[in-house]
Amino acid sequence: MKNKKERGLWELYRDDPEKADAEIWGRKTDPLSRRGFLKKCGLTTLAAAVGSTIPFYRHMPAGFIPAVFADTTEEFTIPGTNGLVVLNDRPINAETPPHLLDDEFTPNDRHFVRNNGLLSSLAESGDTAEWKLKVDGEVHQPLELNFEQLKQFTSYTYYLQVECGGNGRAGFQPAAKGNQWTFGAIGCSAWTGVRMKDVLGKAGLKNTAIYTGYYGDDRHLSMNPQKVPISRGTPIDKAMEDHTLIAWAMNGKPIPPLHGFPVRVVTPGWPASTSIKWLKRIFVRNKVHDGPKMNGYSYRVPKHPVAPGTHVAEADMKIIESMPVKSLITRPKTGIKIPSGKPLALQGHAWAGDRKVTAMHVSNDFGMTWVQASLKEPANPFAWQQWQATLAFPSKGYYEVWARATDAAGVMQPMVVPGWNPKGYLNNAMHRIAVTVV
Ligand SMILES: Nc1nc2c(c(=O)[nH]1)N[C@H]1C(S)=C(S)[C@@H](COP(=O)(O)O)O[C@H]1N2
Ligand SMILES: [Mo]
Repeated sequence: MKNKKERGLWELYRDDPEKADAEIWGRKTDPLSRRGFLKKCGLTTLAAAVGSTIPFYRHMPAGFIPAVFADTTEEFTIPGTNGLVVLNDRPINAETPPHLLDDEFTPNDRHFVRNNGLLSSLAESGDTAEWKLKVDGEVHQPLELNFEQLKQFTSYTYYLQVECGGNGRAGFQPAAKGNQWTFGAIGCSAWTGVRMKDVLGKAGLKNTAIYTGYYGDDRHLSMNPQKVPISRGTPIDKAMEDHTLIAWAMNGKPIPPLHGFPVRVVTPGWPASTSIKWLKRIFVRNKVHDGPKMNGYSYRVPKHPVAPGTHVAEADMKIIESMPVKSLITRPKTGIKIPSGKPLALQGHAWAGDRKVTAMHVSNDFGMTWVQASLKEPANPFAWQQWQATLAFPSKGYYEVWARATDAAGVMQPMVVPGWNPKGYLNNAMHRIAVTVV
């Protein structure tokens, strides 16, 4: 077991993907069956199960699963990551438990990992000599830039939120297929690079340019060199935004192989699938880009709200743009026990895609009353914001702390899982933690 861990998942998968699957996931607890077990747990047995009385139990919504059960298991370590929970998919998908996202900005080894394919040898080599970026399509002057030439453009460093569109997918019922992300497919690191708009400006956009199509150097799981695992892009306006970067450094260091070495796009505030890693080509399109994972149900939600489980026609799906308002409680860790009579200090982050977060509230009585948290200004646009609050607990027993962010348009996080959709995107329900006063 120990040796396998140290060998690294991607090496295992590179050698023999099927064997790696069997070895790694054969013994793994199925997160869905774990959920099934919890569903059977009725409200009357909850107090016994949480090991405490529940002072505000009357406010608990029916069918509710206390956050104390929602912990995850940690089985594997991916080299270069620190405490991430590996999800049941291949190749590498791992999320960060909320309490390990407590740093003001996310260290490289605490940033979630979402790969659709296999790493390229370039990514693993640590060498930029072979790397090139092609810019073509609806441009006056197609470009081919090497690493040094790319770095000639003015560089900028911003703290940018990168969140997977499927973060929170595990909350949907009926369940959506795909990685069962809970809360941790989000990070906000310092990214250094050049502005996408400066590079596109150098190539000279034709007035037919309406969308970008980004291509990375990763390989398709089938190992078929003709197949591309993912190629997404954004409308030109988002690409031309000052904070959309072609980045080559993460927290002041070369981007780690898992996160896109040597160069990736960062499209902050939008589904991170538009932040293509191992970037090698920017194909400027005269129509909405049609690369793999742009069409069908990928990164799309119904144009109109639908009842859970509804079959939605492809024509009724639309591409996700800005991510919704959301927040995390990063301290304390869920499950904490505190002595009675002591107030509890809480902190975390809040973000809202293209918008700013303007208010943050916390509750320990299942949302009956709310306490306003202090909230910091973002370090720059598209950076998550830090919040802090203190809550008092009236008696011994089991409590939950819920956290709710409000964005500049007045939109708040919902308490329950919002807007069911076929692929389980955009779950921005409030994060909650279990607190027992003893
Ligand atoms: N080339 C390439 N870029 C990619 C992906 C990928 O599989 N290949 N995954 C995307 C998705 S779905 C997400 S959520 C983010 C994850 O970035 P991270 O692994 O650095 O957290 O990368 C995006 N960029
Ligand atoms: Mo993603």
